[in-house]
Amino acid sequence: MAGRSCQPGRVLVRGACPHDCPDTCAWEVEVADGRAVRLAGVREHPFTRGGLCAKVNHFLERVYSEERVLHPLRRAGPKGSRRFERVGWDEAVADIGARLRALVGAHGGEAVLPYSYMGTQGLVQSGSLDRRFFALLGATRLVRAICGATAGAGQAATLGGTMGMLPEQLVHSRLILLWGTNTIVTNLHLWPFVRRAQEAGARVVAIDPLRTRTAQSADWHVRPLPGTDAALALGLMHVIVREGLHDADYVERHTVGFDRLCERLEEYPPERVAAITRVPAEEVVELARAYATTRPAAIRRLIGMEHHAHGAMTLRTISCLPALVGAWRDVGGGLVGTTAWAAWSPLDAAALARPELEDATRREVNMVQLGRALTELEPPVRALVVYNANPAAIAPNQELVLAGLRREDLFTVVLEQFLTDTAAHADYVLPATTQLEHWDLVPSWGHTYVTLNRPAIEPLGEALPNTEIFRRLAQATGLDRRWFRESDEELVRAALASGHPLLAGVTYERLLERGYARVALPEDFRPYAEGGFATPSGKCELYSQELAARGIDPLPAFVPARESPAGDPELAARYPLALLTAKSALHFLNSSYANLPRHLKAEREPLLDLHPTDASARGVADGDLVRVFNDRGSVTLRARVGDRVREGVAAMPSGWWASLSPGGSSANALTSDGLADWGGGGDFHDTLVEVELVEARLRAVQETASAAAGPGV
Ligand SMILES: Nc1nc2c(c(=O)[nH]1)N[C@H]1C(S)=C(S)[C@@H](COP(=O)(O)OP(=O)(O)OC[C@H]3O[C@@H](n4cnc5c(=O)[nH]c(N)nc54)[C@H](O)[C@@H]3O)O[C@H]1N2
Ligand SMILES: Nc1nc2c(c(=O)[nH]1)N[C@H]1C(S)=C(S)[C@@H](COP(=O)(O)OP(=O)(O)OC[C@H]3O[C@@H](n4cnc5c(=O)[nH]c(N)nc54)[C@H](O)[C@@H]3O)O[C@H]1N2
Ligand SMILES: [Mo]
Repeated sequence: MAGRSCQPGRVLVRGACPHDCPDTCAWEVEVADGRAVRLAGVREHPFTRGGLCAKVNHFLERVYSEERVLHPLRRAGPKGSRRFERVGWDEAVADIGARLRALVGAHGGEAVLPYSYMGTQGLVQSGSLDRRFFALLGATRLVRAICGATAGAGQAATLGGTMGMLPEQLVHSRLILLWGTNTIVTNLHLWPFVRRAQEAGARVVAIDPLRTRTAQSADWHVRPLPGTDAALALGLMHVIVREGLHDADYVERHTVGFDRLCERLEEYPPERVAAITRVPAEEVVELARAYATTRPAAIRRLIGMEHHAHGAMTLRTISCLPALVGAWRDVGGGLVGTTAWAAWSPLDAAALARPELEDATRREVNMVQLGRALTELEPPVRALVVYNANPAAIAPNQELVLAGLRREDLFTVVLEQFLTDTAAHADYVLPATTQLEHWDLVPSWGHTYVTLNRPAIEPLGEALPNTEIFRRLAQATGLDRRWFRESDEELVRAALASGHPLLAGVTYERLLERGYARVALPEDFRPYAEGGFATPSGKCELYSQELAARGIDPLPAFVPARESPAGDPELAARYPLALLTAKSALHFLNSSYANLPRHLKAEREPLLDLHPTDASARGVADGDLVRVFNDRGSVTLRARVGDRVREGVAAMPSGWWASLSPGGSSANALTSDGLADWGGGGDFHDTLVEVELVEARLRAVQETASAAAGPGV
């Protein structure tokens, strides 16, 4: 816990925000008498620059919250009742070990299912001894693809990988398409780079069906219907090629399949694209011209667009655009998605997780479909171990997830900091430390710095790091101890020792000294200025032989989602509105913080955004209580009527816990739990719903108020 000293008796300890967010902020904690008294961003960090965010500014409240789980708990009531009794660690661990051993003995390892995601992004607490534990147990393998995998796979089909321009290079861009990403809410520390470009004359275009905070700050807001962006991109390409605005030299030297692409583009004249996307044909033409004639031109994408049935094809299609106009030639031109290729993949995750321990023939469960796995899978899952995730709130088709979690014959262990809706269904809740209390090494998918997290304080109560919990569980379950001996600090060092050239300056010593280090990439990095794509052909694949071999359309294409008005007119007749449940809650991080008083107060209540036309067709006015429903579930909340959504689209925030939502259920009660075309992600943004009026509260209130005030007011 050594750190630099400031005043006598006080120390400063550097660390990293652990959240699943592209920003991975470097922070510094001031500790006095063993208590963290101040937490602030590290000012000299070139990317995050000392700012935190509406959530993490209050991280100490999270750490010291009265709601922290600080002792092992055993269920003392029906599942979900939140009735628990305190037990000692030894007793809890011995019982869990015995029960897992018995289950594995009787039914085989696959009876056990781990469920974890990026509750912490630190490699040590999210992907080390835990992975070894389940591998040695022979557990069912979890496909952790709920975020990023589909977009990455789509992009890779065109570019060969996810390598792209660097986020800070956006300052050089003169046109920035923020395509399906809500930068101000989800990626705040990128916004200053966008602003600097904007101040220097760049045009910022938000492409999003919702009028997000980001769209409101953009110069131009293009509003396609959800799931139609591939058609929009094809329309842009159509105009670009028709008007001869493409970079013929770049296309000739660095792409394959241009002729076949041109045939495909004939199917996407602006008028047809307008009919599919509802973006006016003139706007398609104007955007195409702007994109092809402004240099440098950048596309920023993140995750919103991938959560569709054809998310991978959409990202594959959009990824063709920069090559078509030669945008990769410029610093500040190209496409920027995840930076994990730079500041994550070079770390030696395998040294931590030891994938070689895993039996690749064990069955797999996709985390998107947890509800199905717990209710339909044969032979059944009999034990579930959840950590770093809150599936009861964030997994789609929530009612099915909850039905699974309520199974009396399911033995559930949850490692948590808080009594989440998932933990509420546990047989045992084991108290986990926060980032202030454990070691970690935090990679990044939104910039190019690796950050070390040193513990600043001793664990509160009886909380333990995930690693230590798995060490103890491994012993109690009788697993080979050799794999659980390394300390967390040794695991950090192991992750850094890959020898990857990008980690040239990223040493343990440097991280101890400064807290963060940048990977070895030049500031004027241009990944594909001279081609060099990592595809089979070495070129940007406008036509993909590899996709063809997999039975997928080898050319960019638009395909309507199964659950969309065009995909299933019969379903759309019953449920005519497309529902988006994006991350619009500024004060939540997925479902984290959605139980803390300050954050709940700031978010007030979840609202359903409806367009005035859709609202009046249902007799709904602003502020009315409405029920949103489909065959999967229903959510009751207030409507906000206005132009935040376009006609035919409804929206509500994700992240809310059902147990703390006014109507007792939250966004994922409605969402589809299908899978995207490839890459393994979900299609929860392809969700159709209907809305009905429950109670016209505001009007009733207004009528009462005006009657009381009498005439003339
Ligand atoms: N405050 C806050 N920040 C966060 C998070 C959080 O929960 N809260 N979560 C973090 C995580 S895990 C992630 S993955 C990132 C995600 O970061 P983003 O990808 O920026 O966020 P999302 O809200 O998933 O989606 C972005 C936008 O995509 C839009 N969208 C949905 N479908 C479509 C479509 O078909 N076409 C187009 N053009 N747009 C579409 C949504 O309306 C939404 O506004 O944010 C991270 N940062
Ligand atoms: N409808 C809808 N659903 C979505 C999304 C959406 O946009 N709309 N977004 C999707 C996306 S992109 C993502 S990434 C997922 C996110 O889904 P999750 O990864 O489940 O994210 P959180 O809800 O933040 O839950 C993380 C949990 O980990 C716990 N935790 C944090 N640190 C630790 C630790 O060190 N140890 C242990 N044991 N626990 C810890 C936190 O307390 C928290 O309860 O949600 C997905 N679900
Ligand atoms: Mo995510």
